[in-house]
Amino acid sequence: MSKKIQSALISVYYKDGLEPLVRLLHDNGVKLYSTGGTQTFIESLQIPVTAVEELTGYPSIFGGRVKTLHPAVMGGILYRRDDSGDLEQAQQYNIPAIDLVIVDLYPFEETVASGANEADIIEKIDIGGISLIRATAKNFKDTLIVSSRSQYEEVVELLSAKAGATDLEDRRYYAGLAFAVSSHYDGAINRFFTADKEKSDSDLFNFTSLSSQTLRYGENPHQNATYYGDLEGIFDKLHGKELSYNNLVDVDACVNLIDEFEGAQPTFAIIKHTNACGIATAATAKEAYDHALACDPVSAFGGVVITNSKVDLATAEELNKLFMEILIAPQYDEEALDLLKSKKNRILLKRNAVNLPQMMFKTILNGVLVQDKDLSTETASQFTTVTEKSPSENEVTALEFALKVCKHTKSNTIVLAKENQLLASGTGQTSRVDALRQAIDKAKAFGFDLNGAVMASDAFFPFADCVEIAQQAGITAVVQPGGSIRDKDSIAYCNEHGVSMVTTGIRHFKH
Ligand code: 93A
Repeated sequence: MSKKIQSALISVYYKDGLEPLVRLLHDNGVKLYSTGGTQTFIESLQIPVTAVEELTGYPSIFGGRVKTLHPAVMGGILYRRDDSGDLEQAQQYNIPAIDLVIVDLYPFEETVASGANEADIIEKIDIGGISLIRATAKNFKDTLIVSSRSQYEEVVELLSAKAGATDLEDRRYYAGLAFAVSSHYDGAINRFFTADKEKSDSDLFNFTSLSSQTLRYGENPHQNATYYGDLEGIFDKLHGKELSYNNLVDVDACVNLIDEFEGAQPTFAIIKHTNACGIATAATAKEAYDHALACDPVSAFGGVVITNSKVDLATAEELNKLFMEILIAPQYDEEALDLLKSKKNRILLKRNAVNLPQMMFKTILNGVLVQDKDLSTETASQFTTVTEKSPSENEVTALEFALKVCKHTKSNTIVLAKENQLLASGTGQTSRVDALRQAIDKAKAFGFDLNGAVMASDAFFPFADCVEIAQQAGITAVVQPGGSIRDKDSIAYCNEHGVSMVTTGIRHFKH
């Protein structure tokens, strides 16, 4: 419905660009109300204006914190101009209608960016202005909201074309813009309060505002996909084709796994479909890579490889023999890089030190699941020995290693390791026994001797069957969260057969 504007409240921080709109309103006979600074500005144009204080009966108080927050103002905006009974109430309380509100909010983001102190930043959290915006937008059936300086020009055009009136669809459109302004404003305040570490987390919730990159396709060629985030911040792409959706998923798995080995000796991991099919730590990068590859050279074909150490020429010569999709390293020797670049499509990434979000989310049903990342890593000091026998020093090293890998492997999983080398894992099985059998079969198939190997389990053993099968295969030490009502059965079996077991109290499901 077309409505002629008869009254307006103008409260703007920056006054520039406002003049043509004020003149137009004045020429159309609109009664103007405004707050202190804006009033002075309008008066300087020789245009009559009523102080909002006349409406409220209060001066601007508490250093300007309360200027427009008053029923006479909010009521004049919000009351329904229909037969709801609001009209009578407005008359009863002597509340005049306000048909148009023009606001330019306190410049919160600008103040933060200027490096101002916290007290000054807090003062720039606009309360009255944002309330005016929300109230006017809510009552768009009757009122028009101009919520940003960037809208003045088009509103002048609109009101000129419609002789100072607006249609319902105009008012609804500006109401939509207003809520975008208020949500952006509150988002900036939220980011200020959750600065630094959590900043990247809150950005995730607003992911469409992140930079984006259209991917060739999604998990499969018939699925469209986009990456939202700053890939260039995390990696320098030194060589190769564009990263695909599945590449990115594997790269993420790689990064999470290798971060468990930050500051450790050189470590190499090879990932396929988000699980490690090889990982080892050793005295040199080349040795670590050789051990990682030995774990399962069949799966390694076409994998994504990551290391926590510089790639030197000796290691690059070995790496160059493998067909791999991607190699990620913090540094490369120049000759190593030259050699690795010889394969056209191989993607070479240099990992930069960037804080990653500490939360993760995925869509399910008609909503989104949000959770903290699994950042708990249990080492020897958190192990409780529950068997008569304690693990040897070598076994403790292997248990710590196996547990780190286990945490990053799809559930249900069993990980078998010896010292600092993965022997095999069972991944994503529907029973723990199946995961263990898969791991044992794989380890044997690739020629590993399981005598003296250790086993890590992502969750507790519901029955004694797993330790039984493991012990019969040669495994001598076990780490698991513990907490099953039948723990004692597994422990009793270990005690009878000289196997040591430690518990951590922390489960690591990964789905
Ligand atoms: O401090 S406030 O949150 N309290 C209020 O009641 C209030 N009303 C309007 N800030 C308030 N405003 C803001 O004042 C407007 O959003 C605008 O940015 C500014 C205009 O003040 P002046 O007209 O005095 O320059």
